[in-house]
Amino acid sequence: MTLHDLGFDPWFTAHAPESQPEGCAIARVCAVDRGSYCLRNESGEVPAELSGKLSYQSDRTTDLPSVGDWVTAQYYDNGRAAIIHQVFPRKTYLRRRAAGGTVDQQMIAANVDIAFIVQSGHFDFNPNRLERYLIMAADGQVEPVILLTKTDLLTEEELKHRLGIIASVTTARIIALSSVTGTGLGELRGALAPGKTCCLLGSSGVGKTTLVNRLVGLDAYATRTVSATGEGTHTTTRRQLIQLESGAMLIDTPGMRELGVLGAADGIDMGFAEMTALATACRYADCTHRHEPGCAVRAAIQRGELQEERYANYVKLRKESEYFEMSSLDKRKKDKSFGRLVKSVKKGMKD
Ligand SMILES: Nc1nc2c(ncn2[C@@H]2O[C@H](COP(=O)(O)OP(=O)(O)OP(=O)(O)O)[C@@H](O)[C@H]2O)c(=O)[nH]1
Ligand SMILES: [Mg+2]
Ligand SMILES: [Zn+2]
Repeated sequence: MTLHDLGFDPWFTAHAPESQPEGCAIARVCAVDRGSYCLRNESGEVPAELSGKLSYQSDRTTDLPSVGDWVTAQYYDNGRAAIIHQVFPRKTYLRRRAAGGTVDQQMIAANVDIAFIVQSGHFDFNPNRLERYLIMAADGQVEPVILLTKTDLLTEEELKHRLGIIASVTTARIIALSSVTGTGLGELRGALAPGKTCCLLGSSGVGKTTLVNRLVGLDAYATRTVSATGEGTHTTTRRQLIQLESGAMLIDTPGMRELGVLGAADGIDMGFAEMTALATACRYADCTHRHEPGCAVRAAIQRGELQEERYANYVKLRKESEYFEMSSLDKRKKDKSFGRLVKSVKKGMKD
């Protein structure tokens, strides 16, 4: 196994940290579990910790190593353990707003070539959520591929309908598959090129880990039956990079409950390319397409050339993103005035 087999390429050589501590070697992060890390190098996997300096210097959690990151590490105990000293710049990344109402970003994975956006054709199917994942991928320069899973639970008609909806949202490649019957798995294997890193994204219970097991050829990773309503509890709890026999690498992730795309304005514009193209014809360059005169986007809706629903989702995502980009002071002001509004409305209802 060479670093090249693990995905190292000339881009990383060109962007390597300027001076590397003596006795350090390059390795890739293959798993993160709270404070402990697992590295993969030419000879295998090694547990690792952060150097004191690295954990001190990282002001944001996104500065810390994530699955898929390239790092420089120093080995000890005959190569059986390591200390991570530096993180290489990221060629691409997948990140989201951290859970729990904060505005912090959270890394999902780094240096990913393909984001497999997984939706189950059964209960999970949701074009708006799909758009959010597409924005997340565009924001981190990752190529998206849509996987529509559990097609064995759909009639031919339902499948066709779902595929049509997905195609109206994105021009990304779509692979419809079933881990039960095996349909579509050949096509998926074809997309897993040697040296490429792919990451599975999607809600809990859509069948991400089941797919990994099918590709690996054994039940190496835990899966769990979802309840009839489709409400899943998380089965996969940590992110890890799995080496496939084909030479590709696959990152399995725990399902995401809330998916914030905050602070991803560029990603939103790429995800809604037709909107961006129309917007160049708006009278004002900074048109928000909400109430300005001479707005080409709203005109297109009136002519029936742009779906009202898609436009509404675009506006919603833009608002979310703008909120994120406000300073925390502005945010507090906004929240406060909103809080006052809610209070006065409640009061009015009582009166
Ligand atoms: N009918 C059918 N069921 C499937 C298919 N793929 C997965 N399942 C079932 O869906 C359930 C959830 O699958 P998982 O692979 O654990 O889902 P996951 O996306 O990894 O979920 P988290 O780890 O919680 O994010 C399991 O009971 C699987 O057997 C499929 O193609 N068809
Ligand atoms: Mg899983
Ligand atoms: Zn406009």
